Amino acid sequence: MLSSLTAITFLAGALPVLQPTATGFRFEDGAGEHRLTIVRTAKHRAANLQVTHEVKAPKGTWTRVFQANDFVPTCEFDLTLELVKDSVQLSDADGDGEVELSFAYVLGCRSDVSPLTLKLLLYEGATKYALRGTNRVLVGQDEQGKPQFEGGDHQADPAFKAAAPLLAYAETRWKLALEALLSP
Ligand SMILES: [Ca+2]
Repeated sequence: MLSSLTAITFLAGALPVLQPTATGFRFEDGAGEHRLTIVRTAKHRAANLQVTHEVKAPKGTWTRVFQANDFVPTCEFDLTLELVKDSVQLSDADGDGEVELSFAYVLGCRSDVSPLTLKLLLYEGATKYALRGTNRVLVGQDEQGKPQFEGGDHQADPAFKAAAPLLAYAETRWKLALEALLSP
């Protein structure tokens, strides 16, 4: 069950700083200490990605805020399942004083250079919002030498319908993820 601890609050204008750790990230705010644990496992040509957010009040115990899981089943070709570089972010895009945690990752099993599945998840507390689509890949050039791309489209969760500022922010992060994946 969710407790009041899952509400991440902070003073206006003072977004907590996300600090990298050996297993993910941490930050502190009025609710206490937060940790984001990122675990990628692979075996038998399959892979799993698990992202867990927990919070601990002073003198309290660790309480889970959310856990995201995704996987690529047995893949005989090239398996991809990885976080997009620099995609883990804290924000308060809707300005309600409760931070959002977001990250993007690509996954797929392919034998060519076609687009991969790209997902961007944004959590405000335990509430999840997702953009799902594909990354943008360079597939060649036309007769004038102009680069030709495939992919990059996305669809937004219905959850975003009542959260326009979060959708606008997520779409900005989506574009940055596309750029990060396109650059070598
Ligand atoms: Ca917020």
